[in-house]
Amino acid sequence: STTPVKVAVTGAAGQIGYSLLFRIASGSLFGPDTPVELRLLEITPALKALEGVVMELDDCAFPTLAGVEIGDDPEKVFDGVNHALLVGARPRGPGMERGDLLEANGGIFAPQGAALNKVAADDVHVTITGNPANTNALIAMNNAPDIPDEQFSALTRLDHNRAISQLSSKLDVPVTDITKMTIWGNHSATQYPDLFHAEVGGKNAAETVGDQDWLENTFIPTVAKRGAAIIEARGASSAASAASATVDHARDWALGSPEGNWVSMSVCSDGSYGVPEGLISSFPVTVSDGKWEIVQGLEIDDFSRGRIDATVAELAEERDAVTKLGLI
Ligand code: NAX
Repeated sequence: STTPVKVAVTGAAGQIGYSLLFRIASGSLFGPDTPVELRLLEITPALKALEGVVMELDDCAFPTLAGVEIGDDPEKVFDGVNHALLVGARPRGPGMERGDLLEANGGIFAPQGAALNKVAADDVHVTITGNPANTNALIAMNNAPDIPDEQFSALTRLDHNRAISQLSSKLDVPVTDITKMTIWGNHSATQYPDLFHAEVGGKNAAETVGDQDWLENTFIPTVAKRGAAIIEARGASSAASAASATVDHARDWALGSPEGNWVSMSVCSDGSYGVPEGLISSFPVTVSDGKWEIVQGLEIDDFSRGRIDATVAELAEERDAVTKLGLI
């Protein structure tokens, strides 16, 4: 039989974990023929709750689930992992300044990066979902000097999927008609969902919409503030959709992006599109053989330039802040 793929998930007893683990275990990530072994990391007080989740995983009798290990020590849990989905993070508490938030998360992502560096498989693909995702990824990457930078990424796939969904309902077309969506920059309110390079049934999306006012004043803010709208409606943050996007992201990174299309991933910039080298910023990427490549040669008009520059400036500020804190 095939050797199981080892997948680590952190924050496994949390909301996103409660959806994500079952998707991975049931074969949504690597398909029905690839067994997976789950490695679940939690903080010590959450281990009991996590044991309950593992009881439920057992009770599903998933044919693709080859084993589950849990623990609170990243060096044990990450041992030999091929994929690491870093979901657990410190949320912003009352009265917490942005600097405090970055520092608290640095205390999580610096040691996790170092542990991956020490014990993960050479081919490990690291995906950061926990917020602030891009800067947490930057911290993990910079604390893992022996893992190539290309093996780190942050999740902007949820924003990408939200953008597809909003455009699909505006034009009353199936989501499968929409290709080449791009989220640029940071997974935050400054992100730039780009319709100028997206296509609907092979035609330019911005031209098909033909309504710059909707694009600027409805589409972009609706996508960027969707997380807040869900909290307002549900009384809790998006979890199942975030888990689904994490699966989409990790699957496409492992198995490749669809022919004739691209996906949005936050990856280490090589300077493309004027994004400073070394920032973890969202780009349009294609993937094959487990390696992403930034789509080149897209023309960026003044409107898009301004939006990209603004969200990238925020990433640069976050990088300066964590540099000052000695986290990278
Ligand atoms: P929960 O608070 O339900 O779960 C987080 C879990 O992480 C908790 O069980 C906690 O014990 C655990 N944890 C904390 N520190 C840890 C550590 N050092 N090691 C291991 N586990 C640790 O949050 P949930 O709703 O699951 O969200 C998780 C993260 O995803 C949050 O940071 C959230 O902001 C972020 N999100 C990111 C999204 C994205 O698109 N990138 C969208 C959804 C979500 O908002």
